[in-house]
Amino acid sequence: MTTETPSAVDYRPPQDIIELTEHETAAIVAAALELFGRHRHRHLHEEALLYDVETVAGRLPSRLQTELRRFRDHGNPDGALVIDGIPVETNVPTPAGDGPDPHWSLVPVTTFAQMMVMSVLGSVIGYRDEKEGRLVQDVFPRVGQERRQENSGSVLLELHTEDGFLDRPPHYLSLICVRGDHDAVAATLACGIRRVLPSIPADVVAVLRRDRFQIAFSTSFTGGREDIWSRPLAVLTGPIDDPHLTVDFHGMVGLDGEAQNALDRLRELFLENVVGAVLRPGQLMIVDNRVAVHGRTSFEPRYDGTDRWLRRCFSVSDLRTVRDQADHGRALRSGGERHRRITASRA
Ligand SMILES: O=C(O)CCC(=O)C(=O)O
Ligand SMILES: [Fe+2]
Repeated sequence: MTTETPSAVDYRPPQDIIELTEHETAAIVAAALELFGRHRHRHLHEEALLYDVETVAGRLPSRLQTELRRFRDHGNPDGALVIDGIPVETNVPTPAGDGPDPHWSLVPVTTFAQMMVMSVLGSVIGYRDEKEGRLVQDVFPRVGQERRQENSGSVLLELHTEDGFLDRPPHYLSLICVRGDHDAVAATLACGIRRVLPSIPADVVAVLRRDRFQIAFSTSFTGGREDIWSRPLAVLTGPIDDPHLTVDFHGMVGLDGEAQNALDRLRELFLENVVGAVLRPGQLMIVDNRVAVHGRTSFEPRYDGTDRWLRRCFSVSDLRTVRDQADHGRALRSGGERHRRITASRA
């Protein structure tokens, strides 16, 4: 695993930013409140609620729907799209750094707005073994977890594709900002493999295409255990000129010296090409998780009720391709049990 982390990351702004008008934002508020009116007592996993979200998502501004579908079908070089002007509740304190995750109904407009956006891209899912399978998860700094390579930490969060250790990682993830950090320095980072592929030497690509890498399960899935590993896997798979990507520059190891060198080279190239945005309230970043890494620069939490607060939501393009993993509702099994005995050692 990479232990050195650069203290600062040079990033450029993302290329694709959609700015919603006040009128468009107001239309999303109305749609979200209508959903809240009908489903305020429901669990987010209930099908009646989820299908209603998909139906009402048809009333998102048509310009936004078109851009989302374009991103869904074609992606972009950054592997990320920012939407500015999604409505969020701004008067709710950030969850306490030593307390429980809040109930979704604390921020219903934020919840339904994000779920509608994700429903245009696919079907919203969660994972049974992470954060109780929640379909929308709260991302805020946690007391005592500052140095963890998790979204509850506040040191630099290394570039990664989400949940690459799972059999069925999400296809898209979104992060919506309810509140930024005090110093406005925490930048959400992203970079698509398309940006770096032309710069990767052919012999390095060949190594990255072999099953010579393993990723440790994130501790958010394992109740703190750090010794559960994925099976050996390749970083690059699929089409030669537009590959899929599975990588984690904290949790992944190369299983031999050549593989580790290839991983280190790839990390340098991503850092040279990365885009980033210090998200402000109402800004939502979507990451194309099959082809792009994301991460976050460091920041200082204060634990005063006004810390940085993002909310995260996943979707997959086709629910039928993951149905074999469904546990209850839209919470997928992680397969961690099968991996308990797989070990890895650093090259
Ligand atoms: O906090 C951020 O901006 C990114 C966190 C992250 O990587 C995640 O929640 O998956
Ligand atoms: Fe992440």
